[in-house]
Amino acid sequence: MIFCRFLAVASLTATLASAATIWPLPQSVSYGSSSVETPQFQFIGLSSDDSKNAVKRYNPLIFPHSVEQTVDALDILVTIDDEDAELQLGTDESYTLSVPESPSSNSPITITAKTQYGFMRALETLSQLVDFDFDAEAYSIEGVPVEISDSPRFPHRGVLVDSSRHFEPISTLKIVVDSLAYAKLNVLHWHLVDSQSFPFDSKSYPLLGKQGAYSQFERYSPNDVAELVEYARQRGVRVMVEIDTPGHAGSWCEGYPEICPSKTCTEPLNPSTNATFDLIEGLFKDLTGGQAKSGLFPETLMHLGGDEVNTDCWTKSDDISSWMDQQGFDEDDTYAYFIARVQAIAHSMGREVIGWEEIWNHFGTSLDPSTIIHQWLPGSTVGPEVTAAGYRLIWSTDGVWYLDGLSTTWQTMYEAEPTEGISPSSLHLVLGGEGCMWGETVDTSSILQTIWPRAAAISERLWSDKNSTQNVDVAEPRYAEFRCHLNSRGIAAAPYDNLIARNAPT
Ligand code: CP6
Repeated sequence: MIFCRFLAVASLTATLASAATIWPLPQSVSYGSSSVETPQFQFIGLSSDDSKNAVKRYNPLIFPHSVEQTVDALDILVTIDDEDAELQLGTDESYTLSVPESPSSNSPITITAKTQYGFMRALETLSQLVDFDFDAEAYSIEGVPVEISDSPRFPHRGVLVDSSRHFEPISTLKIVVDSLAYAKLNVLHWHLVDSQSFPFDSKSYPLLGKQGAYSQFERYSPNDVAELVEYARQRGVRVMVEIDTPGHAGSWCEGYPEICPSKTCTEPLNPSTNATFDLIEGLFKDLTGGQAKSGLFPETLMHLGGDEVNTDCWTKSDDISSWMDQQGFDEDDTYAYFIARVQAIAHSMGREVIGWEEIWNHFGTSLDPSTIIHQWLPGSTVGPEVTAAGYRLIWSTDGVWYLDGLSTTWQTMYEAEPTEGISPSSLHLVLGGEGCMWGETVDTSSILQTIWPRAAAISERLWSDKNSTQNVDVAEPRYAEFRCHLNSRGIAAAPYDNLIARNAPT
C-alpha cells in the first residue's frame, strides 16, 4: 500500500531543493527554503475565454478543500503573448512560473506564456505546487522562492484510444482528455473505426455506422465528435483521427459490400473499384470538411493506418486478381497504389498523413516525403533509417509503449528513448510518441485504470529533459505521488506496481 501523503511529506523533507512534486519534471526549476500561505489566487491580465475557462477549471483543482477565508487572495500576474492561438502540432506550450519568497501586490506571483495553452500547462504545474495542510486548514507553497521555466521536449505527446474493439462513450473520452492534460500530454489519437465495428455516423455513407456499429447506441454522431474535439481543444489536447485502411476495415462491408473483396474475405478493402475510393473520399469529407483546418477534426495530422495488410483476399478474388494483372501490379504494387491513393485524398483536404511503420518497411523513400512514420513493431529500430531519409517519426513500440501489454512495467516505459540511434542532425524529425491503449481488452469499466498511471511514465519521457530523467529510482516517489494526484481528482489510476488485469466482456 502506498500512502500518498506519507510520500509527499517524505520527499518534501528529504529533497526540498529538488522538484519533488511536479510531474512531468520541468525543464528548469529551483526552490528556496521558505513557505508561503496561498489562500486563493486572483489571476490578473487574462483576456480570452480559453484562459478564463482554464482558470475556472483549475480553481477547484488547486483548492479542493473548502476553508474559511481569513487572508486575502494572492495576485498572479499573467502575461500571454497570444491568448487565441491555434492548436496544432508545434503550438508553443512554454511557460514560466515565479513565486517570490513573500508575494504581494508589489511583487506578485507571475506566469508568462506564449499562448493560452502554455498558460494551461502553467496552471497544472501551479496546482501541483500548492499543498493543503489539514491541521492548519490552510493552503501553502513550500520551497519558495520557486522559479520554473518549462517547455516540452517533443511537440507530439499522446495516447491512442481505440473505439472499435469496445465502444467508449463520449463521457469516458472526456475523462481521458482531462487526464491527458493533467500529465501535460497533448494528443488524443482516436482510432475511431476498425474491423470489429464502425461507431461513426457518416453523413455521406450512412450505412457504415448503421450496419457497421455494434448497435444503434454505440455510435458517435457528428455533434458528439465536434463536442469532444472542442472539449479537448479547450484543454490543449489535439484530437487526431485514424481511419485505418486497407487492412483494418472489415466492418465497412456490412453496409457497403461492394468495397470488399468478398462476403467471406473482407479485408484489405477492394482496390479494383472506384467505389472504394469514392467512399473513402466521402468519409474523409465528413471528417475534415474537405479542406485544411476545418470540419469535425481541424487537426492537420490525419492517421491513415496502413498496417497489418494481408493480401490473401486480393489474390483469392478472381475480379481483383485479374484487375491486378491488367494493371501489371503484384501484391506489393497494389498495396502501394492503395496507400498512395488514400494519402492523395487526405492531401487534397489539406491534411498531412501518418502511417504505421509497415508502409515504410514496404515502400521506404518512394512514400511522399511529408509522410510521418509511426513506429510500433516489437523490437523495431526503423527510427534511425526513417529520419536519416528525412521522414518524420512518432514512436510507440509494442512491448514498450503499448498500454494493453499489462506485463510492461512503468519502468520499461520510462526508460524508453524515442531518439535512440538517431543522429543529432535528425533529432528535429522525431515528433514524439504515444502510449497505445488498444481496445480489445478494455472498455469504460477499465480504460482509465489501464492507461494510468503508466502513461505518466511516457508523459515525462516526452516532456522533460533527457538528462534529468535517466533514473527510475529517483523518479519513483514523484511517479507514485502523481498517481495519487490523479486519484485525488477522481481519475482511476491503478496501484502503481499492481495493475488490475481484468478483461472487458466481448
Ligand atoms: N489494431 C490495429 C491493433 C493493432 C494494430 N493495428 C495491434 C497489433 C499488435 C498488438 C496490439 C495492437 N489491435 N489496427 C497495430 C498497429 Cl500487440
